[in-house]
Amino acid sequence: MAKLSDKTLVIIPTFNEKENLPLIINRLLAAEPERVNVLVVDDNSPDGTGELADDMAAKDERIKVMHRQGKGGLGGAYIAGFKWGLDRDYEILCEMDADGSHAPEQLHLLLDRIDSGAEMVIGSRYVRGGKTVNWPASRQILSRGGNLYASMALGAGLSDITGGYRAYRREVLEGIDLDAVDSAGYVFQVDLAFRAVMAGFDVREVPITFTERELGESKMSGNIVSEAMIQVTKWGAAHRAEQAKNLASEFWRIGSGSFINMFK
Ligand SMILES: Nc1nc2c(ncn2[C@@H]2O[C@H](COP(=O)(O)OP(=O)(O)O)[C@@H](O)[C@H]2O)c(=O)[nH]1
Ligand SMILES: [Mg+2]
Repeated sequence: MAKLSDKTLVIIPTFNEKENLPLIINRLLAAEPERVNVLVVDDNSPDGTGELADDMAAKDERIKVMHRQGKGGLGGAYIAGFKWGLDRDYEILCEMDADGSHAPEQLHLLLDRIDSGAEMVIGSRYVRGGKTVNWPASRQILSRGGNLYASMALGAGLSDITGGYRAYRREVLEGIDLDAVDSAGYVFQVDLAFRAVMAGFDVREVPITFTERELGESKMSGNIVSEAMIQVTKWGAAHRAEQAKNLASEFWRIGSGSFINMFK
């Protein structure tokens, strides 16, 4: 029987990932030889990652490449990749880092969950069975703290709302106004998950093992962290104000109803 995951696009954003790219693509296509195509979204990496991706694509039609003009951030790269995939006939669109942190051998855990009914799946480090390997304490604290802060501010009910190993049914991305998503950096992940939850989609988490990169350098920066803090605080305040407004109008409705009833 045909499954949704038979038409899956895995989007891999790259900036200076020359050493990692062949490794991750080979692992992915070995783990999922039939149902997956890969789209590399390269931001004109100075180390030649884009040309390397073109060479690989010329030899294997499952590999596609998008070149962007310059380093425009993770969010922009994924939005461009999503639009590319939605314009074609992919049913499921996935996010995966290039550096090996997201094991291609675990992709089936996400895809199986979609095939059994979820609309969006996050590979989670913080549900039972999930873990991180070789991650420095500083990054663990940042990640745990970021998730805790986001969950207090937004109350989205997710353990790993910052996680970047994901699968979306196309309807989820079609149901979100992608042009309105302007988060440049990693907070994009929180942005999209929160929008999906607010829109009422069935968002699930499956445990994954996140392994820190062995090659190349992290692109995480202070700017990325501050953008995340500012945005999450802003969305949280707006969300809470909306909840308070709804609560007030509900009280008003019930209260005025009983008041009227007293005189009936
Ligand atoms: N296209 C593109 N990819 C990016 C950008 N910033 C980060 N990436 C990619 O996003 C993924 C995660 O980045 P990484 O540096 O490993 O972040 P970390 O795991 O949080 O330290 C990697 O595949 C990076 O190459 C960007 O500005 N543009
Ligand atoms: Mg990484």
